[in-house]
Amino acid sequence: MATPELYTKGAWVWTPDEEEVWVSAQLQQDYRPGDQTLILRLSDGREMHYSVASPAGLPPLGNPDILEGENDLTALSFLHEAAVLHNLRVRFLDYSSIYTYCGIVLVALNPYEQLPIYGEEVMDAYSGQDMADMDPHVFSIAEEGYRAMIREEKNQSIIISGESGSGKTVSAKFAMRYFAVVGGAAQQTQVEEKVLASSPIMEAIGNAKTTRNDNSSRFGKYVEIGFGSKGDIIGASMRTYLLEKSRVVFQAPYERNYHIFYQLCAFKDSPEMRALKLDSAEHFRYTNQGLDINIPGTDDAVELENTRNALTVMGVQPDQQMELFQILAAVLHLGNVNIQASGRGGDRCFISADDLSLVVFSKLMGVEGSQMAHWLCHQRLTVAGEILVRPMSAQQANGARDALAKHVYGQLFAWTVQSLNSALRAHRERTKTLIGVLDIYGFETFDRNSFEQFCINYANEKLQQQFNRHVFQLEQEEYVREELPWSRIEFSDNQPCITLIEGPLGVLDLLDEECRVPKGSDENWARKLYDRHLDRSPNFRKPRMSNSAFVLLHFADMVQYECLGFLEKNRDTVFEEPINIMRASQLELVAELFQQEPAGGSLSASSVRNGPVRSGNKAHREHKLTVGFQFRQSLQLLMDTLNGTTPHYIRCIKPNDLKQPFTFDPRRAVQQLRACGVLETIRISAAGYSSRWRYEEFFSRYRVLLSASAAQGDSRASCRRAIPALIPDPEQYCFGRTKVFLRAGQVAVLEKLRAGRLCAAAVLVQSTVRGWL
Ligand code: AD9
Ligand code: MG
Repeated sequence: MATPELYTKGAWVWTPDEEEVWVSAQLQQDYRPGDQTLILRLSDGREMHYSVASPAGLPPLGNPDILEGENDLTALSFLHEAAVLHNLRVRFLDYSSIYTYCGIVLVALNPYEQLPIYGEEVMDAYSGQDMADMDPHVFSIAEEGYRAMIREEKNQSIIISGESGSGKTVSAKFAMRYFAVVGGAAQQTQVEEKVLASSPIMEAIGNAKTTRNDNSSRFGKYVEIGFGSKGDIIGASMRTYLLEKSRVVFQAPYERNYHIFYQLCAFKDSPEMRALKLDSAEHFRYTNQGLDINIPGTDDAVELENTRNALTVMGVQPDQQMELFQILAAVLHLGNVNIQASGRGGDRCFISADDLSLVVFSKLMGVEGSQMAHWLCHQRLTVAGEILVRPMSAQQANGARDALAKHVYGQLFAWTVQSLNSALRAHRERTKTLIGVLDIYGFETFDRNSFEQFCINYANEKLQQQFNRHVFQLEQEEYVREELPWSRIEFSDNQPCITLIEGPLGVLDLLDEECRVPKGSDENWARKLYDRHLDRSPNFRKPRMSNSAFVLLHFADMVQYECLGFLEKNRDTVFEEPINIMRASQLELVAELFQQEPAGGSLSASSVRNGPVRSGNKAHREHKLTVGFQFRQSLQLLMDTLNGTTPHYIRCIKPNDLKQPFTFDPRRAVQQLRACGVLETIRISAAGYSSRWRYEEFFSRYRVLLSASAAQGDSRASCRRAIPALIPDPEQYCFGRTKVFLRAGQVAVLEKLRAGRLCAAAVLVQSTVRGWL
């Protein structure tokens, strides 16, 4: 909002900068309407000419000094990107404050350093306090949720987002710990202990080292903690979303497979693990592709102890734990099975009867080795009602073997989630209300983006919409409560992008259709996407140089997706015969894993409930719902759940890519502030009435500006009389029932008037006093 009268000589403004994003500069002369340029002096002494004719117009104004380091961004008088960035930086670097409010959102900067701010004494300090009176902290958000739950008897949720490595999982754990402490008895009881013990287990099997984060969550998680009528924890349950199964068989350079595999390998020499025939992780194809099997500062052997202790807390007995480890070891051996090409032109393949990896795998899984060897190299097909057995090429068989490994792991993951849920289950009658904690993978974009990134970004698009609508709705509700004349707040809804993805004939629909047609291919799918959406859907683009990629304009950024592999990942095909062999395993747990067949593979917790798949002689895929289809459904369910709660938001920011303690890269920070909706929240605030004052507060602050006649009567009447004279444009303010609403920048105008008036008064007093003397 342009307030030209504030652009006077000496005023501070922000100007764009390549490195710093924004740098502050001082105006060297008054601005007069019609001026084309401003002369600015930068803090290093350089002078520059700033063109006012640019589309941006006048540069954003600096905030008054008293607002420096303000703990709520929306309290800034000038709400814009430069102000937000500056304020966060000052708090982070000068005060080591990693948390800042942005209205109802908590912004959290990853310090990459252990801070002494999470102890029980700190929790005690936050317990029972009002959010407005507390310094921003993950505990203040948790306390706010807990109190609102008790006060309103309504379910709450803590929604944590941010890009990979920004601190979501750490925040989620602190929030859960807070609930365990405030909702617990004086001593930790078993329930709280179990709720906390679920984290290390899930991290062992669902987290991995990526180039972005040494402990990256490769699945989404929504944990609901159940409370009884006294606010005490009763139990919990967990839903998980789309585990990245491709990692089980493939890792990019400098990345790792799931932690649990390395934890087990670190125990290879322990007598109790002897039967698993483990070796160093360097010797398994499924754990050595990332080249570096170690994480600096992490001891996998110690981590296995942690995992085992947590399993014990959850009631998983040592012999059951060994069964789990046995299946995990089997997966590693499966990856080392050597499939050899044979036949003319290599159209067949075989596995040697004395392939040691196959022997160990079969033994560990309790299945017949020769059967397994046969069905890893052959495929059963039904053609015109007849059953045919067709040999596979070595390449196909390798694919089938990897698919089987992914499937076994996916089943094991789902089984674990289900077991944890039974251990955490609360008596339904005793559970009064819930608080859900959502820790989902953040928006991501790599050099090459595939189906996984597509799903992750789609999930973030849905969450962003939920957030926008909630913030928007709160704002509107306040206006209604205050009986303001209906005032429309413009905000950019991302519905078009969501429709493009999940709507009729959208990206997912066309993908599913292509998966159904015979001879469907990634290329055909790309063509169909172009035919349908190019020049029609504003969020869809085709890259100039490629016929097998598409670009989506997400709310956060533009992302190019490579079509290659989408069909296969969406189908998640596993051939039925190897599964049938597993189902007949002599080992109870293996047989159990495969009794309950997921309809689509990766959707773990929710998919386990889908019941067994009809058995038949065809490839497994024909009975299954696609991964995309199920993901869409599970996200819809998540949105329905979240919409039934009062949400509280934590936005995590990764301040640098080097994992350096207290280091702030403004370019990276601003990119995430744009992407995570913080700036959008600011925009919504700024588009409506960004400041609101109770009449009494306004009156007491600006009394000096009110003429004697205006200052009579109650404060509301006084304000109504006085403000039109102070702010000539009636668009800039509005009178509500209990508050006066002001648009962005108006507080700064009033502050300036007030300072002027006080200064004049002081001069008057001085001269009067001097006169007396
Ligand atoms: V991912 O999307 O799962 O790849 P997250 O979950 O956002 O990611 P995570 O919580 O795992 O990131 O944090 C990454 C690392 O940052 C942690 O392992 C810590 O080393 C570091 N971190 C994050 N938050 C804090 C904190 N509040 N204090 C200290 C932190 N260190
Ligand atoms: Mg995480």
